[in-house]
Amino acid sequence: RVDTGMLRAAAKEFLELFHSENPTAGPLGPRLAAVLHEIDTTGTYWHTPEELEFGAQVAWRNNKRCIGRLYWRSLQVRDLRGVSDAGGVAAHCFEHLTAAYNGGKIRPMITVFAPETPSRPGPRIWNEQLIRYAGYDQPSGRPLGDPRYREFTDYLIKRGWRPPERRGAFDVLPLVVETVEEGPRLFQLPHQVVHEVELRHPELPWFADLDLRWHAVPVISNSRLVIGGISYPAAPFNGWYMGTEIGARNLADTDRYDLVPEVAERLGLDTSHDTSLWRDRALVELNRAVLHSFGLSGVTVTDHHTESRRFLLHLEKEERAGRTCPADWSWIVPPMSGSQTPVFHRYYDTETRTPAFTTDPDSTT
Ligand code: HEM
Ligand code: NRG
Repeated sequence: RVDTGMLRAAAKEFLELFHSENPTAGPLGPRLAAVLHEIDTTGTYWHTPEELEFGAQVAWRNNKRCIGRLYWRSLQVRDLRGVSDAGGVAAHCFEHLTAAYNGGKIRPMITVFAPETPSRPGPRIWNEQLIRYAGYDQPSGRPLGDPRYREFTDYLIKRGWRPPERRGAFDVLPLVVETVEEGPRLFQLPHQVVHEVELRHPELPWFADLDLRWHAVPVISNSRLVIGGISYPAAPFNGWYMGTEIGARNLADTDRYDLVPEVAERLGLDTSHDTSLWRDRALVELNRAVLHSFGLSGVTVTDHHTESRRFLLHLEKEERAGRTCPADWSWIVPPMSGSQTPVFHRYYDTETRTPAFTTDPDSTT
């Protein structure tokens, strides 16, 4: 017999929150009694679609690292709790990519697959995001692609994934979906669901020769969604990109694409002294190229100044609603020009809340 005490307490806490913020959902009492009875007889319980939707939205609202939370109420929830086989999970992930991309006008969205139950663990997606690029070691010592996924790429090759004939810097990795019955299974992403933006600079024609690109939609797929003690291990979600995530981190970090020195060389900057601030100047041009190219392609993106202002607006709205908004300064402050954004100049509440997105210790990267 499993100990259901923790689950009962978590369910009660969540249902109280749900009913206090959703007065039209009816009284708490009968629903709570039904859920506690369900837990006593089955060891688990099933959220109503309304509870699931609200729970996912609040998991976003509670995430201390996310600057984009102003829109938490607009999160679209795809209820696919009936899907637990690897092929079904992969197919619905591909549909998620198309629905979220929405012709460039990106929609914040989450797809929730089968929960963990006492009789059966839920399906799991191993990839950190639905779209990620392979990383390869090369004889020259200079890595090709995204070094962050070198180990994962090696694993996939051992499991039978065949990289393209001519390996490139932006080879999309296959999806790995694990279920108890089938073990881990690989699925190649159909090219129609992978939308990418080719990077150009608004003034520097040579920038196009760098042959850079990035995918349009970030869909985080290795986070667990926990609502009222129920755990959904596969619940991929997306919003849109803030330009700095790509321009100041993915393409710029020395252990990622490490492109700052090359951009600086092409700009003709003096890279022999730190004091010329060549890194800072090159970083700005790289980030201008990201925002310009997404804009030109009609793909939703925001800059860190706008998103910082919106975040503080969100904070005010939360306080007006009688809530505090927990935030982690080290994640909220953008990775460039921090002090030029208003989020830099203050501190935040830092308590952890549920519902929540959590990451298992054994996830990829
Ligand atoms: C983290 C922006 C939507 C959940 C972040 C980060 C940024 C960001 C800049 C920090 C990422 C990093 O430094 O690597 C945005 C924007 C959105 C958006 C502009 C546009 C709508 C969402 C949605 C969800 C979400 C829809 C979930 C439903 C999270 C979570 C993290 C995060 C869980 C932490 C990721 C981690 O721990 O690695 N977001 N976000 N965000 N966001 Fe958002
Ligand atoms: N920095 C990561 C993505 C992390 C989450 N960012 C978002 N989330 N914008 C990267 O791929 O660069 N979101 O749900 O929109």
